Amino acid sequence: MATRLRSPLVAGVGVVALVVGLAAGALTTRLTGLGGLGDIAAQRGLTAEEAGYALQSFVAPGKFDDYALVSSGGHSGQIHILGIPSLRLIKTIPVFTPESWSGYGIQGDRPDKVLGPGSDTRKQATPLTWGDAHHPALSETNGEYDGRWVYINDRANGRLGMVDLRDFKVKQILDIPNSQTSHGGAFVTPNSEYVHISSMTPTTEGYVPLEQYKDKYRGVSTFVKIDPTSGRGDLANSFQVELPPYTQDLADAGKRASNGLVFIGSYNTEMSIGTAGDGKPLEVGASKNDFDFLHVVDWQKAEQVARTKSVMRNGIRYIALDTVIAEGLLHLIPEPRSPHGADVSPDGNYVVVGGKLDPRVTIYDVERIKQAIAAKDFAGKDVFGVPILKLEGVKAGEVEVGAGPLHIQFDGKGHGFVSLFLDSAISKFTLGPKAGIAPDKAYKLVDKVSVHYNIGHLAASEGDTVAADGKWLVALNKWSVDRYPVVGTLHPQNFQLIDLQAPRMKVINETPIGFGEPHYAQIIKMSRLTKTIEAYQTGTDPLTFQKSDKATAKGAERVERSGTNVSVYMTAMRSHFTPDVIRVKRGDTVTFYITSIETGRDATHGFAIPGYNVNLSLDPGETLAVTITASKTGSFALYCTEFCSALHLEMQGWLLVEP
Ligand code: RUQ
Ligand code: CUA
Repeated sequence: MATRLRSPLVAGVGVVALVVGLAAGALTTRLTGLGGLGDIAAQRGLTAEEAGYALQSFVAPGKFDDYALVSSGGHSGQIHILGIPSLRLIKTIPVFTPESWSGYGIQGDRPDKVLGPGSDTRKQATPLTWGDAHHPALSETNGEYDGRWVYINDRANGRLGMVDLRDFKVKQILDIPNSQTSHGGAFVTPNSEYVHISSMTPTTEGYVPLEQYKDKYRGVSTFVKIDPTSGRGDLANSFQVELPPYTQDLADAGKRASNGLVFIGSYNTEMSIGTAGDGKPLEVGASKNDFDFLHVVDWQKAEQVARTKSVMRNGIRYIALDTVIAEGLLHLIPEPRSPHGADVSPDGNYVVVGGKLDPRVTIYDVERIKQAIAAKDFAGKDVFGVPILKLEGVKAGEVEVGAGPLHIQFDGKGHGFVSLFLDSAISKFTLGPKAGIAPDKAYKLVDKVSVHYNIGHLAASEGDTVAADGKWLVALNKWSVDRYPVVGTLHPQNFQLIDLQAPRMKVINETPIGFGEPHYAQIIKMSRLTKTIEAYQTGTDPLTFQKSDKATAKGAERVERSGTNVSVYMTAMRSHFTPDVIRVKRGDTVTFYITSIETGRDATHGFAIPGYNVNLSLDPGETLAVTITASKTGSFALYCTEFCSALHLEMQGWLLVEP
C-alpha cells in the first residue's frame, strides 16, 4: 500500500491538483489512475469530495502542522493548542486551574507561585482555583503576532493570565482591581503596549443596593501595561477608564488606521436590573431598546490623562467618568440591538459589529468616526453626558447575513466572516473600498456555509492581525449534536475547519473538544513561534528564566537542617533522585529544592509524594521547590511520575517521617 501511495503522480501533482481531480467525480476510474488511492477511498467508504478533504487536512506522521490554534478552554480555566489543518491537540496549558501532569498548583501545602498571588483576597472572597478563560490574545509587534506571549481573561473573576511562549507556561495571573468580571479582553494593542480587559457586568465596591445601579454601579476599561522584557502586566503603569453601567461586551483594539482606539460593544444600555426592577427577567429588560452603544475609547489620549488627572484606586490609576467625559476619552455610537462582537478589519479602517438580535452586521468607518469626534458632530448625549455620534454619519454599510450574528473575522482580502449562532452557519461578506472592494461590490453577502451546531466564535488564520492571510477558518461550535458517539450526558464541543481558498467555503475537517468550553481562539503561523525552547539551561527558575539560587549541581546535593526547618537540595537524573532517602521528624517543615540535571528534550521527570498532595513536573534543566509540613509519620515512597527511562520504575526513594 505504501508504494502505491507514493506513486510518482501523487508526488508530482501536489495536493491542490489532486483535490481538484478527486472532486471532479468519476471516482474509481479517475482515482485508480492515481496509484490506487481510489481503491483506498472506496474501501473506506469515502466520497471523492471527502477523500479530497482528507488530503487537504491530513498531516503525515512526523510532519508538522502549518498553524497553531491557540484556543481558550472556557471554565476549564485552560488554554489548548491544536494544529491546523490536522486539528490534532498538541498541548494543554493550565492557567486558572490546577493541573497535575504539569504539577501546576499541585505542590503540597505551599501556595503555588502563580495561582496563589493570582487571587487578591481583598477583592475575592476566597483564593480561587478556577477561572473562565474566554479570549486569548497573542502579543503583537507592528500589528503582527510576534510569538512571545499570550494573555487570557478570566470572565468570572476579572483576572488576566499571561503565558510565556518560550516554555508555554503561565507566569502571572493579575487580579485586576476595580473589575469584578471581565469580557472585553484580552486584546493587545498593535505593539503590545497594553493588553486591554474591560469589565462585563458593572459592579461597585462593597455592597450597594441594586436599586442604585444607575447611580453607583460602573463599568471599567483597563489598560494593563505590558513589561516589554518579561511580558508581565505592570499595574503601577496601567490605568483604568470608568464607563457607564452598560454591560460592556467584546472589545477589539484598533490597528493601522484605527491605532490608538479601542472599541467595546455593549448591551443592556437599558440598565435593567432584572426581576429586582420591573419584575421582568433581565433578558426582557435588556432587549427593549433598538440600539445599544459601541464604545470608542481613545487610549492614547487616556494614557496622557492618566498621568495628571487620575486618582489611585486600589493600586491602579483610575480616570473617573466625569474626567473621561471632560477629556473626550469616550464616545458612543448606536449599534443594533444587543450586539456581541466588535471586530476591527486588518487595515484598521472598519469596525464590524454583529447584532445578535438583528440579522445584519453593521460596518463603521473609522475615518468618519475620527472626523465626527474632531468636529463634535454629535446626535446628543447619554444620561451620563457621554457624547453619542450620529449613526448615519459613521456607518459605512450594513449587510444582512442571517440569524444571530456574533463574531467577525477577516481574510485580509476585503472580506469578513461572521458566525451565526441561530442559523448555525458562517456568512462571508465584503467590506468597503478602503479594504480594496469595488464600490458596486461593497457590503454584500457573498457566501454562506452551514456548521454543526450553534457556533460561538470563529477564528481565521492570523485573521485579527494586519497579516490576515485568508487560508483557514475554524468554527468553534457549542453543540456537537449527531457528530460523535454519545459518551455520557456532558457532550463535547465541536471544532470545524473551513478551507478559505476554495471557491466556496467548505467544512473539511472537524474534531470534538472534550475538555471544557472553548470561546475564542487565534491562529498563528507555526513559523512565528521562534522563541520556543526545548529544554532549560540547567538550574533555571521557570518563573524568571534566570538561574535559580537554589539550583543544585551534581555532587552538591545535601540536606540542611536549621531547627525544625529542613532543606533538601536534590537532583533528578535518569533514573534516580539524589539524595533518595530523606529522614525528617514529625512537625518539621521540609522544603525540597529539586534540579533536573537532564539536558536533552523530553527527558522529563516527575516528583510525587504519596499522601502529601505533591506532584511536580521537572522538565529538563528546571529547578523547582515544594514545601510540606511533615504532619503525618510514616514511610512515604516518593517516586518519579513521568515514564522517563527503562528504569523509570526504579526512580523512587523514601521520605521517612519519624515520630
Ligand atoms: S464570548 S460566543 Cu467571546 Cu466570551 Cu462570544
Ligand atoms: Cu524519572 Cu521516571
